[in-house]
Amino acid sequence: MRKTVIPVLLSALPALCGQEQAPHTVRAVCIREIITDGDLSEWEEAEFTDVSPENGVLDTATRPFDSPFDLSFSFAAAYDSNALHIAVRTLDDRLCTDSCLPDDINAPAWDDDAVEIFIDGNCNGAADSRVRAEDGTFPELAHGGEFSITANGAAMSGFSGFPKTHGRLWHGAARVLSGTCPVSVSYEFSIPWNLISQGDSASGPHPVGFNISVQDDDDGGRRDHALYWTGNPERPFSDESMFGRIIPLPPHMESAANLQDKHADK
Ligand SMILES: [Ca+2]
Ligand SMILES: [Ca+2]
Ligand SMILES: [Ca+2]
Ligand SMILES: [Ca+2]
Repeated sequence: MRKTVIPVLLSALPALCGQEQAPHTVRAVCIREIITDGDLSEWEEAEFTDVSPENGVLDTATRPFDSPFDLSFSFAAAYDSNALHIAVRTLDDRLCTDSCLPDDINAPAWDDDAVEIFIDGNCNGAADSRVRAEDGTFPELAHGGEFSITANGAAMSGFSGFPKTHGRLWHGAARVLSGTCPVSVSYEFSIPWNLISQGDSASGPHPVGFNISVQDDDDGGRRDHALYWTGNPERPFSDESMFGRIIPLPPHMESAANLQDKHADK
């Protein structure tokens, strides 16, 4: 697979991201021409991180599990000059999407099988990203926020700086690989850097605070489980101080396999 090297603006890193290594950090590789369709064939060389109830964080409302196939996922990050990309594979026991219509871009994704990603674009580790300002806006969400896709392709970005913009400003897709136990679904997200960086398209790829969850409904109605990569179990979606980090790999830190690819391209 061909790769494109894109300069990473290390000199412009927010202090928190650049100088402190979060306990949970994933490295984003540069991959050109990712198609956001739920097919993860472009992601062969990305580093996937496995998350389970044993090493992740269950929110405080999660019910006891009743199946050995509940609940786990793996995810990876990649980037190009335009966007941050996230790939996810989930493992579950029952597929439920009764609460969201496939074409809805303002769907209650948390009530179905879904993946939610959370971006702290200015990497300031805010204690609560959902504090409302006097003018009614959410200042922290201007730097990213929450973007969700359900297993049937519905979307939600109402808790980001860009509500109801799926398919227009950002993209996500799901693909059901197995609809019967063990259920497996793959997801892709593409979040443009100019959303994360408040419209500054010149800022390019940079480290961000990040969290990710799988929401799990197994019997219709409301969700049963929520498994997060990391975070504050009380508010893993809004306490940015306990988010992990995504660090775009600078060109000189690209993997040996990546360098081999570029050598072979000459
Ligand atoms: Ca794809
Ligand atoms: Ca389940
Ligand atoms: Ca489920
Ligand atoms: Ca549901």
